[in-house]
Amino acid sequence: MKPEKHGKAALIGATVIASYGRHSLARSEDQTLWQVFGKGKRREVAVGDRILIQPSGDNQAWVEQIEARRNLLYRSDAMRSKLFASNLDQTILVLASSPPYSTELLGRTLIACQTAGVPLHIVFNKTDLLQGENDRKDIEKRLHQWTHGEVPIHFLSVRTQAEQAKELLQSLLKNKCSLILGQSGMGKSTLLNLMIPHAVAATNEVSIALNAGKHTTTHTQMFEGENGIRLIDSPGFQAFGLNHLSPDELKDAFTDIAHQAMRCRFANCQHKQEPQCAVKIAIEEGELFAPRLQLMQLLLDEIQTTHY
Ligand SMILES: Nc1nc2c(ncn2[C@@H]2O[C@H](COP(=O)(O)OP(=O)(O)OP(=O)(O)O)[C@@H](O)[C@H]2O)c(=O)[nH]1
Ligand SMILES: [Mg+2]
Ligand SMILES: [Zn+2]
Repeated sequence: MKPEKHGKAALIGATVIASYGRHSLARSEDQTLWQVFGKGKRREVAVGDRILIQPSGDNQAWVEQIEARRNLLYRSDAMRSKLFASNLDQTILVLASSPPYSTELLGRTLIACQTAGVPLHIVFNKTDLLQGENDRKDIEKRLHQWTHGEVPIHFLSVRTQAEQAKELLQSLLKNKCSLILGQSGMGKSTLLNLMIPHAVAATNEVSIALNAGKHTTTHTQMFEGENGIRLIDSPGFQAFGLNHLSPDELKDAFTDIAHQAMRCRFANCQHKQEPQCAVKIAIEEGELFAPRLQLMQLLLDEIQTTHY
């Protein structure tokens, strides 16, 4: 549908479906793809943003307005936080036992999703590599130290039990927009291809629309499948950006530590060398998981070096 002309062309509603660094691509309701450019303060858009665009040429348009976002995640790009994905129903973190998953990514994902108000699910892939029930119990126990049982864990094998995996994923993903995350080798692409078989073709379509060629490194893209499944894939994803958080917001997100810290002798206790530190005592007594404190201190250092 071409915009009507009333002196100035009418604005068109669209959704941002891909972002390659400075280039973004949006799809309007009539399925037209637009290469979109921000102006001034509205420069940056996130995949998932609902926007109003002003056509400026062949399939090119200015971003005139970004609708209020339901939620927003940032990614970290060499010391800077960049907009990443918005209006998500959930994040799916894909883990596996081989290659070993990164607990740091798990910890960061928990904090990023919690502070952004995005529900998190763990999909533990490659169960065919596990030895049995005991392995699974072990994994659950180790994940529990980070999630405190607040994150559902779904075990499956996308490659060797594809039908079962598909059924489970259908019910998890239907009518939702889900961000798929996980480090290299966990099986994200295998999962994406299982749920949205035309994903490769869609990637090519987007590359052509952006004249992006094959030399694009960071990009994030939304794929639409059957049953209202929308998946956001981001090959090359490195880390979440958390620099928009204040130290207090970050501390509050570690609810287990915050809970113990109320009993520290000093109100501003850093849980390092201070006497009568309730957090250190809780760790010694096995009530608190030491890597949680290490991660919190690492993240606090990171945001403080960028804030000051
Ligand atoms: N044994 C086993 N291997 C799997 C399973 N799912 C995926 N794989 C394999 O794991 C390897 C990595 O899978 P990918 O889907 O490419 O992983 P990815 O997460 O997309 O990795 P990057 O694209 O590098 O980020 C491939 O060789 C897959 O065939 C599974 O359920 N079991
Ligand atoms: Mg992949
Ligand atoms: Zn303390």
